[in-house]
Amino acid sequence: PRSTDDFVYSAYHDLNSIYSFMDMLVAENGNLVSKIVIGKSYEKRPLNVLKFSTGANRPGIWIDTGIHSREWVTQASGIWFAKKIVTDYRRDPIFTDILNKYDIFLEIVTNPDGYAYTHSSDRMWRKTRKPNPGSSCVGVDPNRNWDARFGGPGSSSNPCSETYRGPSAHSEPEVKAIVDFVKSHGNLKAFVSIHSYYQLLLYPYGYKSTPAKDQAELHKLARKAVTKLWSLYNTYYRYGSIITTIYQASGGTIDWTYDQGIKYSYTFELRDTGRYGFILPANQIVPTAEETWLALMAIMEHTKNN
Ligand code: ING
Ligand code: ZN
Repeated sequence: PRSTDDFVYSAYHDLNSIYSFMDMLVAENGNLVSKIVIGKSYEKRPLNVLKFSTGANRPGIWIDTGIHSREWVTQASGIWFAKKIVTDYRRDPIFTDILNKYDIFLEIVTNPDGYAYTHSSDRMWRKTRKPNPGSSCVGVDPNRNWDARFGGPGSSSNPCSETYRGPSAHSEPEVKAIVDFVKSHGNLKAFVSIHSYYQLLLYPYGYKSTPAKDQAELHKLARKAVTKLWSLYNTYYRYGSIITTIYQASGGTIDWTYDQGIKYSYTFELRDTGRYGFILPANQIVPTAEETWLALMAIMEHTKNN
């Protein structure tokens, strides 16, 4: 494609195509979008974050997709969100008001080494690609690597496990880059980490069953967000805390961000519920992104109003 108008949003793309998409979007919308490199992956790929901003010193909203590389509908949705943001700014009054008050940070390929590997070698690869000394198994689960009861129940010490937590909290450069970004930014108000699949909207905690301090508000907002999502194509989402809705998991992203003080910390599990799972047909990318955007809008609007 020569521009982001020609880009095919209804197909899956490899890493190079996604990286060129980002550069095209920045080139076309220089006043609104910039690319920040927050670090490098283990295999030295840039960790690119798109920053959407209409003014200085704004609080921030973070969205990441693709921290688990095989969850392809998430990176594909992230691309669609990026285009939606530049399209709706100055056209949709509610979104315009959000972007006039908040910066949005979007990391589309949060695990680029894993994503490249899902194209070259193993479509079902989930983890990072860092070797584990003393083991022939590769990679760490980047959603068990955060300093949120790191090493606790619902994470594995076995390097061959899909939920291997790694040798220490933030051992993975892909995780550490976000940790450093969150701390140095210091004013993120919402943090949304997007996975697939299972059609869930989750909030903390995963590492303990004690309700989050803001549980009542997080629950009510989750209900509102999934109701909006449902209104488009009747896609049904369950919602609740991680531990009560799916399973106990320690070292997860949004438990760490919530404990850092980012109240609106959510994780989505996008389509579907298991018919296709990670191998979601490409003709579901755009509908998935569209309906998810309605839920993201509900979360961003509530963040702005609170
Ligand atoms: N599911 C998540 C996983 O890492 C999850 C569920 C979400 C756990 C948030 C902890 C925190 O197991 C997928 N599909 O990756
Ligand atoms: Zn995942």
